[in-house]
Amino acid sequence: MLTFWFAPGASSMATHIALHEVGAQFDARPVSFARKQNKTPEFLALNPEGKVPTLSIDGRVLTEVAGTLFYLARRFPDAGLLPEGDIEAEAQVVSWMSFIASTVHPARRVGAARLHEVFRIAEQKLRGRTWTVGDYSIADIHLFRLFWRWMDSGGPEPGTFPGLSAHYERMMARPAVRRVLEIESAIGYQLPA
Ligand SMILES: N[C@@H](CCC(=O)N[C@@H](CS)C(=O)NCC(=O)O)C(=O)O
Repeated sequence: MLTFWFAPGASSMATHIALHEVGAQFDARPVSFARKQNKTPEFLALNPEGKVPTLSIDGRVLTEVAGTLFYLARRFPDAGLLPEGDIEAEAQVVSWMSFIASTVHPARRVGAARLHEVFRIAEQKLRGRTWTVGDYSIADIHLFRLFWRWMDSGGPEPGTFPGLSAHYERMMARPAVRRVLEIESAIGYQLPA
């Protein structure tokens, strides 16, 4: 049994997309930051960091976007969200997700110049590729959420990041992405940092 705590528009959107991509059955639990539902004793007992995504697998808690994406890709291999039987490609997916979590995600709080700088790096890494690593993977979902966040709050000047913009459009065309955006926007984005 999978139980998924998420806040509309937050980092948990990546996990939410993956849950839809793999076709998993799950119990969705929206968390309101405005009402501080992520700071209640009940929620902090689940995730002491008070953050989303938080996923429970038969009562065992898994946190962090990269961890939850990796779990879903491995648990539902038919969805093809991880390169199979290719250690180096799999390591590239982990490398992208580490870069996204440790370099891209914190940039927003630093400011606009840093945000441009990290997305310039992402643009360079993506150059000439349709997806981050070979076929579509969890790294693309992770990257998309961060770029979507920027686009949703105005985004870069059109034409600044052609590779990332094309990647964004490909992601926006995916039924799982459209469905999650529909669900989360109906609840109301909270747009945290
Ligand atoms: N390193 C975490 C970051 C998750 C994260 O920052 N979540 C934010 C929303 S985007 C959150 O839950 N913030 C609530 C808070 O800090 O109070 C991951 O990759 O999952």
